[in-house]
Amino acid sequence: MVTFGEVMGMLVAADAGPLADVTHYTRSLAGAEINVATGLVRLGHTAGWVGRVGDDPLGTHALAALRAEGVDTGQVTVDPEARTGFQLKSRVAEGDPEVVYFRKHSAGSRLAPSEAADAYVRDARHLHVTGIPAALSATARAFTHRAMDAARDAGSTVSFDPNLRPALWPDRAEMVRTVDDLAARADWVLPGLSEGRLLTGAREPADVAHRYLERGVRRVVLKDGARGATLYDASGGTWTQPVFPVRAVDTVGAGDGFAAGLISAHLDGLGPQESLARAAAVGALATTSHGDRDGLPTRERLEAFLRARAAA
Ligand code: KDG
Repeated sequence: MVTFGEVMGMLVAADAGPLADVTHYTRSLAGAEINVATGLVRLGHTAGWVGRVGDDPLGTHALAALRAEGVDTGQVTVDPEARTGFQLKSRVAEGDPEVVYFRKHSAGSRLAPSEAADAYVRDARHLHVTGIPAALSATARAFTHRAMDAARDAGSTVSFDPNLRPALWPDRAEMVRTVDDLAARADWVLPGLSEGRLLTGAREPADVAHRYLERGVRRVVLKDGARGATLYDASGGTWTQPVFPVRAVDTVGAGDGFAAGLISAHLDGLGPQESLARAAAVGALATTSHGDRDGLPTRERLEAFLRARAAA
């Protein structure tokens, strides 16, 4: 599996409270796409991430951490002209933390198409794309289009998670237009229900899904937080999956875990119901720790979790 985007340093507050008052932070990494790549590698698949980091301590750390994890970084560029972006994340007992970006003109935003990246994408069985790189710069947006074209030419499957980040877009209309166009070019679209509603203008979940199925998408999976997820297939089939109850301490990264589980299931040849269960399990486990990636399970942990839930 191949994916691409921006990796950021992430400073997670050690104590609860407003970020302006926090004195101690723990260094970690953020980036939806590196979370997905990490999830795949932990489940035993081969995954590569394409992006740029600065020639600075956060970039050096990001590269070392991804390599230590086993993510292929052969197409990562160390950019001497720009810094690695970072973000601060608050600590909350439950629910969504406060996140503040320091990423404008970052090395990651300077991602640009290349023949080498096209060839790398063509070699993969699956390409995972999010709506974030398209928000970062014109060149990162061009990279997104080229990567999707390359995967299509190679006959690989393409998943797309909108990952809407309004703070990164000049205006909401441009965000909706651009991300919706990209989504319609993928084989699978994996929006949160509220994202799907915003992108399509439809209200009912089935209508959101059909807007993409009518445009040639083969599978739409709508994630509805604690209410679970529904998979709509172009053949007309619908499958639902409730969430696995866990003690969630940080919901950031749940969607990335869900995507990793779904892609893993596809690479293993599982059917829709088992795929949804794997996606939901990895998504749930991702919420059980404060870092975006820390809760992503190994295959052994995933299987033990699913066995325990089946026995319960
Ligand atoms: O999905 C988790 C991401 O929100 C986080 O890691 C940061 O990818 C991120 C971004 O670019 O906003």
